[in-house]
Amino acid sequence: MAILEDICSFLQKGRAPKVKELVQQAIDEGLPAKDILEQGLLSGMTIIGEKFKNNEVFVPEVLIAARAMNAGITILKPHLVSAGVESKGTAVIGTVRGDLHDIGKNLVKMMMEGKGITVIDLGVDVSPEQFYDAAVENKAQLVCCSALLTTTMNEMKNVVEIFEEKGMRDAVKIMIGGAPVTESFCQAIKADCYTPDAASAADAALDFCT
Ligand code: B1M
Repeated sequence: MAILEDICSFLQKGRAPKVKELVQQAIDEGLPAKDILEQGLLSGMTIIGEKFKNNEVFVPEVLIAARAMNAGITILKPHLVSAGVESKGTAVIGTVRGDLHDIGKNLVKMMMEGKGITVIDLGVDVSPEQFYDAAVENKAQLVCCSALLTTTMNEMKNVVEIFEEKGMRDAVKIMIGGAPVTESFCQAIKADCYTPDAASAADAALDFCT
């Protein structure tokens, strides 16, 4: 579809207003929100990621592409999720200490909210202590950790450990995800659940919360 290619292309150029306009147009034309997300927004971000890896673009370009992605997601959000009326449980979510990537985490949050789960978003660069304090304060059933860097994914182990140290490990489930994270890593650090994408994270969260 030409419009999805245009979204992909303008996202790479970081043209947030144009991306917003095209996402709205695609919705108005009746294109499925999932296609707009995957074939428009995410495919543009994947190309930027490859170029970043090959030193063809640099941090500023990636940042403005990320802003354009977030702008598009804002328009798409009501069409991706159907708001739950009554809270089905509480989850705390954040990107782990040292890590500033939040696009995937925001998608996971959005999909969980769409399932009717109350999500406390701690943002990025979240320490194990912050995860712990927020979970206790909000009586959360689930703690969700996102990491995009091989250097920061090990922070997830520290999150599991702080709940163990404080005698709260049985009171919460810990879910982990993000591009470098795997099922075997999840088992190695004794987290409860790894999910590869936002939709499966939301499904798993619902199982844990209800
Ligand atoms: Co960064 N970066 N970055 N970056 N960046 C990556 C991750 C990288 C793979 C690029 C590359 O080299 N190809 C690479 C990591 C290499 C590695 O560790 N193996 C990298 C690097 C090296 C860096 C810096 C170190 C670069 C530098 O400064 N030299 C630096 C680190 C800063 C820091 O965090 N301390 C850095 C900085 C940045 C920006 C700030 C410029 C920007 C982030 C902006 C932002 O997030 N607001 C950025 C971006 C945008 C990327 C890429 C291009 C895109 C990431 C993204 O948003 N993808 C990325 C390359 C790539 O992934 N292709 C890259 C789209 C998003 C929807 O996917 O987050 O994977 P993702 O989320 C998915 C799933 O993983 C899953 O669901 C989501 C969708 O379904 N998921 C979960 C995510 N969290 C989950 C949690 C769950 C379950 C599922 O349960 C709790």
